[in-house]
Amino acid sequence: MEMDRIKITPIYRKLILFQLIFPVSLLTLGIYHGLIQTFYRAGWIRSNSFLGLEYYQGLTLHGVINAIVFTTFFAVAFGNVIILYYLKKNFSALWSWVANILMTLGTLVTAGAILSGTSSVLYTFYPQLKAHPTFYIGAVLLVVGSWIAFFSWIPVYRSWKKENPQEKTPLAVVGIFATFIVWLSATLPLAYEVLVLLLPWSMGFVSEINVTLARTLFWFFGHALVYFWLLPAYLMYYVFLPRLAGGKLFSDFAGRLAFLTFIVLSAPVGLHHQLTDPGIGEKWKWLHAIFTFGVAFPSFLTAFALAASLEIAGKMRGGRGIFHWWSKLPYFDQDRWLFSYLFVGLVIFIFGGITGIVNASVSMNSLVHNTAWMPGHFHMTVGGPVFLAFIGMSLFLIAQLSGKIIRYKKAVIAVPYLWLSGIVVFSTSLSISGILYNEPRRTNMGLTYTNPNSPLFDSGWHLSAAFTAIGGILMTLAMIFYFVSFFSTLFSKRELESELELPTSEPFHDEQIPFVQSFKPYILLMILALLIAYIPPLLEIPKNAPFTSPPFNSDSPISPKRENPKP
Ligand code: HAS
Repeated sequence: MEMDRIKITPIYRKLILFQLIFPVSLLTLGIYHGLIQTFYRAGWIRSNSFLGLEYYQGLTLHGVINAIVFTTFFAVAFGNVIILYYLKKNFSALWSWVANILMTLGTLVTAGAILSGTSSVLYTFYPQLKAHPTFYIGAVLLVVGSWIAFFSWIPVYRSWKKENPQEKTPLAVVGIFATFIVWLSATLPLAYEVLVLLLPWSMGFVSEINVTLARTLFWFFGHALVYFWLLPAYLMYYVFLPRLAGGKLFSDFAGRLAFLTFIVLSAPVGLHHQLTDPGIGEKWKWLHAIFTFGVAFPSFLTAFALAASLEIAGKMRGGRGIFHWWSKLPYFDQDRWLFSYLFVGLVIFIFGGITGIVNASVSMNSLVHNTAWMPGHFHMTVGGPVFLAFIGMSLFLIAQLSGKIIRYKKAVIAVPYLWLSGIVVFSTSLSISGILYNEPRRTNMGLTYTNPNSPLFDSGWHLSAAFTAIGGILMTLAMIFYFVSFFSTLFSKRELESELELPTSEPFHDEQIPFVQSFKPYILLMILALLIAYIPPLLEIPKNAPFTSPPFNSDSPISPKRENPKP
């Protein structure tokens, strides 16, 4: 199949370039604070702050920039690219710029709140931790902007469907719509949490907040959020990876089924983050745990479909037998450098998936919840396949859209392998120490457990935390290579036509199966699953957990109401 090469009109080109360059520039800050976190953990920094930023302030910046801002901007930019490339139709330029301005403004407002030191509430912003109102307002603007971008694609898709009633929707378009349907369903409860509970509390209109309710609404959003991160990476795996590997996608049906299943099952699983929370009935926790095993299904399907696609590629490139074909894949091919980003992400995700299944298993969850195991898990998911796919595609797109030749190709290819080596050391040490020694997450251990001068010093944690920092250094080194190449490419002279050509795979099996050709039944099933999974526990909370709480105060961590009266 010939690949299309298309020109993108300047108004969209500038928009997409901005949406890629702005978050990658912020990522320099996010990555730096990741490294500093590992230094606190290892006890190499033994204070409350470093270079003017306090521990929780840095952790908030790290989580918000890397996990919320970078991912949301990338998903919108990538969605714009997918619609223009596969539907060959323009969406409203005006509305997409409005969306972009809102998202940028929201990011700057939230970043300002964090940098001012008033909003060190981490990316989950659980109450009792209270942020400055501008933190929440910025987050709302970012989300509303992303909604507007999504809404601008819908009429374009409808008109494409009208003009092409017999054609299957391109798989990439199914993938990006699945991503944003999940996002919309996830961000509605978030909007309720922020606008109805957090903002009035933060602005002083009410003095107390129901913590259980706020946490439940957050996780209603929070786990669907992780699939909002994952699905653009899956899109690249299904649509680009087989082609980059030199082969074909094993099954077009598998890709469609995976994306549509994620629409149904991404959100009714949030209580698996609250298995240890009081005030929520056991049966609802079990229901969410069962749904969680359901949402692992499309990933198992993906593992099978992609392994088969890689085998097809290996064999088309002259490989034989059961294992020999592995040696034929283009692991270090400079012309197909993007392959290495996607492939390494897959390898990491095997372990991200296994640790996720452990988390979801109710009894095992009590061993790993809130331990260092958890950052071990999510750096092998969002910090593995998602991150590598997003940074790889960002570089791929800025080079094509700005007509530049990618600089330092050898460094570019080294990035995913160096990142892999860092993740192996980082996540293994966190996981082992979390599960065997209960090393905690989100803790400034440099003040306590890894500080030999503290009575709380623990030598077991000291060693594993040092390994975590070594992993952090390797990951940072990978990102230095990446930033050097990214910005050198960006600031180099333009040498090519700015055109877009996406490496689109042909299907090996192009099944014509009607029940994966429409979004509607899956959206209805999603609504049904959400009603069953969330209405009863939300109705129970006011009965089971009617308590409200004032904001956390570090000078007096005990609620004023509950302090013992002075004698
Ligand atoms: Fe998770 C906590 C369960 C997937 C992210 N997760 C988190 C948190 C984050 C996160 C950020 O049930 C922490 C939140 C916080 O701050 O508290 N997670 C799961 C399960 C899955 C899962 C069952 N998580 C993800 C993904 C994420 C992500 C994806 C980001 C993108 N997670 C949990 C639970 C918790 C949790 C609990 C809460 C725990 C607690 O107590 O706090 C599943 O979706 C995973 C399914 C994946 C697979 C793997 C398929 C493998 C593939 C690769 C194939 C490789 C090939 C290459 C073909 C079944 C597709 C072959 C090559 C060779 C060389 C062999």
